[in-house]
Amino acid sequence: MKEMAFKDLTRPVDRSQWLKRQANWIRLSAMTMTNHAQLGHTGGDLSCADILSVLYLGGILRVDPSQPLWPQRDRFILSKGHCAGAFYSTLAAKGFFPVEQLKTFMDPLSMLNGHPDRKALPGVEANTGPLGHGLPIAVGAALGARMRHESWRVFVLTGDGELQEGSNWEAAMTAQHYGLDNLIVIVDRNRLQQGDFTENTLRMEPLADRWRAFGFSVAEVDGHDPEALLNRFSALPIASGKPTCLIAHTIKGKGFSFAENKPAWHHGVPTREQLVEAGRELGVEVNW
Ligand SMILES: Cc1ncc(C[n+]2csc(CCOP(=O)(O)OP(=O)(O)O)c2C)c(N)n1
Ligand SMILES: [Mg+2]
Repeated sequence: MKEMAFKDLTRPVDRSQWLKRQANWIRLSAMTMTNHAQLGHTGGDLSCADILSVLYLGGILRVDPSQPLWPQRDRFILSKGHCAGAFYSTLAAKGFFPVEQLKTFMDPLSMLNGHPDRKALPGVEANTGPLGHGLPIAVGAALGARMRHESWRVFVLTGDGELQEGSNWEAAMTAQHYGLDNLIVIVDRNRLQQGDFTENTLRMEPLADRWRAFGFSVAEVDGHDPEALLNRFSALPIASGKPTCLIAHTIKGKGFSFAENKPAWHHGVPTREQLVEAGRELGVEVNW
């Protein structure tokens, strides 16, 4: 852990507050990266920050930054690969690479491409960006673990708009067929996709029932409540012999009032002034 990144952590805080603060640091870090590159996906970075914080920094994922390819590690796949800014910030906070590298986001020859590249960056398990591919890869990995009698698990984080890609549902059928209870799908249910709300574009509801119909055990959780997320992630699988789907209810742009629930902030690039304002709202500083 690069504690130096979290300037105000000298004060004692409880576990939930600490994870929330880490998530807010991930948020401001991702926004700073987007400002640097003048490109990025602010809204989706902000909606998934608490989920990433709890998975990585809350100790849910069994991963070891000093051995990124440790065979027994849990696999995490960011299927919504456009939210690389939040993902990279999380990996750096966990210690997979120096926090200072975040300032190279999208520079020529940087390891930090606009979308994750498993050959470029330690901690990345799959190349993502084209939506609808993370779950099929995750199902293959989970099946591989099962066939080798390995105990590691596969977590995959998808967008909600992303679920309009049919490939997800082919993969879901396969997960059911093989009873992959080592597979955990987390849906970032922020109700927005590119340009509009999901329900105006292509209706997603009844989303939980759809996953159930495809053979998953489903739970819904407040995707901004670290304690609720920790409790859910600590009790997996929900049912033995069935894959799990956790629908995490989130707000796109969460934490920066300018951006919350605003379709334009899918791609929005914060100005320097907005970064200062966001830091004030989030109560953190980025000092890399
Ligand atoms: C196959 C494919 N089509 C289109 C895009 C362009 N695109 C990038 S993000 C995005 C919207 C994704 O919405 P959602 O899955 O809800 O993600 P989030 O709200 O978390 O940003 C789109 C259409 C893409 N990356 N891949
Ligand atoms: Mg969305």
